[in-house]
Amino acid sequence: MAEKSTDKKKQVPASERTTCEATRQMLEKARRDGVILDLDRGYDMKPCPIGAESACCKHCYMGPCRINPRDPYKKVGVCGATIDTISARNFGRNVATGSASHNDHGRHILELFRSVIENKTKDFSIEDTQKLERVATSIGIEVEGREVYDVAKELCDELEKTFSNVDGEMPFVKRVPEATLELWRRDGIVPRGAMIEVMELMSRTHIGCDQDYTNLITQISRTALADGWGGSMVATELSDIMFGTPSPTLADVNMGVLKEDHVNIIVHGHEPAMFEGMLAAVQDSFYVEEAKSKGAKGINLVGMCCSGAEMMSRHGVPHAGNFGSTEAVIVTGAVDAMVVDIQCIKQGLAEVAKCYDTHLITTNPRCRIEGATHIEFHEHEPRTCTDQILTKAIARYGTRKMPVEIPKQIQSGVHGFTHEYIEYMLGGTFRGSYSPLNDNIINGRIRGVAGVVGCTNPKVQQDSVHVPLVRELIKNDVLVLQTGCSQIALAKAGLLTPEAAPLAGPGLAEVCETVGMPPVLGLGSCVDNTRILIAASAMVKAGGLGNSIADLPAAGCAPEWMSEKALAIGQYFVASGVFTVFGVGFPTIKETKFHDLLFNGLENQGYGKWGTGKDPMEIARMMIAHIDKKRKELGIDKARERVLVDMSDRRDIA
Ligand code: NFS
Repeated sequence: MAEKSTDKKKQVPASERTTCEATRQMLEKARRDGVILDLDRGYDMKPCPIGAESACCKHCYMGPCRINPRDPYKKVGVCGATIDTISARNFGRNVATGSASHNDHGRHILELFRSVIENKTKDFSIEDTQKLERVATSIGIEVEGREVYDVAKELCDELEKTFSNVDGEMPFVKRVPEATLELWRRDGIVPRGAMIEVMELMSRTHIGCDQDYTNLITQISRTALADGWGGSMVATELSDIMFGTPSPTLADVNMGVLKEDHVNIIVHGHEPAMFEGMLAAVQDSFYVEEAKSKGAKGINLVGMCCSGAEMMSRHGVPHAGNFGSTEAVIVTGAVDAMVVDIQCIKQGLAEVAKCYDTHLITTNPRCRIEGATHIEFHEHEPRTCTDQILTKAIARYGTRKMPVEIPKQIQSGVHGFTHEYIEYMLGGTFRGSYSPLNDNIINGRIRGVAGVVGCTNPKVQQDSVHVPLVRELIKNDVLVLQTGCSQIALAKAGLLTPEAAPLAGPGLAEVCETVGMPPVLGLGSCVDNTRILIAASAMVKAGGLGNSIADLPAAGCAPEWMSEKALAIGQYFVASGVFTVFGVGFPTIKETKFHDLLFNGLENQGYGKWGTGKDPMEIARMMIAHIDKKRKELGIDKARERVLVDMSDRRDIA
């Protein structure tokens, strides 16, 4: 084995690292095998306390400067930068990176869309023409009496501006409720194009440039909005157009989706094209026969993380687990190939894959990993890549050396909700509308709406905040919308089924039972958070719940976040008007002016605000209190005859 075991004396029981039984089983096996996983590395790592508070500046070489705002001699950096400037710059650069990641993804999807329209890519097509028309209409493109490819061409040219505009306003801000957009215009934060926003934020955070945190926040918000209403939204909408808009689909989640007697291929990453290519390739009878000739019963394609969530939503492809399980799943010995593209792919996978004789295959020129095999994926000839992957995976099955141990956990649930489907489901077949949802909020059956999203983080016992938080929210009649790794955590816990309705409070349960929907709606990957933005806009436009997104009885949370993308998402929700709570911790110092701006000041200016907490019950209370505050401001607090469910009621429901 390539890695030595961690110090056994220091090891905590595997069950303290994760609440996911399958992952616990694999962590224990890894320890027995002498292989160190991220879940243990996270425990062993003692993060730098100065870095954790973002009180370190390394943007020039006069330092790095370690700031302690409580110590008069360490109050400012060598250049005189204050803690507020330093925290704002660090936070800004996090947001710039997160926004750049989503925009890079979105721009790539746009390139694929263009090559489909120009007929340079023949393996993909326009799958959903209705969606094409809806998206085009939403940004003012005429569709009546026009050819599909004509509309698509104009949409493509228009959406290109999301990235390349240097002035004006991004196309999708046309979807923003008027009062919210007016606020952005007042403060000069309507995003122009993603490239210029990221460039300007990077330039303004250079040594000796923008040194007023109140001015920096405007560009930080603008860059974040260029993600949510820009690249991420382009990625979601064009993916729906090319690969099909999801609708509720039954799918299995957790490591039990692996099959000992099949060739197992896991795909994980973020861009759907390669995964779509794999899905087509595994159905090729030639490879199925090849697999059979090696003694396998077939080929089993499963997903993980965000592209896994996307493929599960669109096609019901089984899902093996979230970010906290990507190394652990390889320990099963059953993974013949793990195929990755971009983002959230741990370098540690290479070492674990080596230990278990699994092929780790990178496919994207923007993400290669030392020690992995690189087989580049090109959209215009997907089979060149996918066929090589299949050949390797089948050969590995035929010569499996590692003992196979697959955890039994498997949970079926309904995935693939969208803002369109919510409209249809609650509004009826003939005239989809958000009014019934608003009515149920106004009459108090549904207390409010929460988005619970984001990563897992080895600093926190895996899934231990996601699951109880969501359970507490639904118990209190809060409808929960989910994406990404959080959705997978709740799917594993069995809450993405209509049968989970009794776990909800009486009002929400009644709505769920009437409509036949789960109290927790899974919307897909992290870029699909934009489905939540569009749903929020639709709620404002349907009427009765105020004029801007900030008026809605709604809140968001990333309880186990870890990535810069999560910070960009959080900031675009805050700038759009949503109270957003982050678990784990937050990279600011509480007593500073910049922290106060994020956690209070922005709300006073008409935006949402940040919150932070570690305990799921504490986070739930914060979110529910905010929802109740908004209900009061809307004058609909009296309509809700039910009070907050207390501890004894909770026990009754549980
Ligand atoms: Ni989003 Fe975090 Fe990654 Fe997806 Fe999972 S870790 S910010 S949820 S896979 S992007």
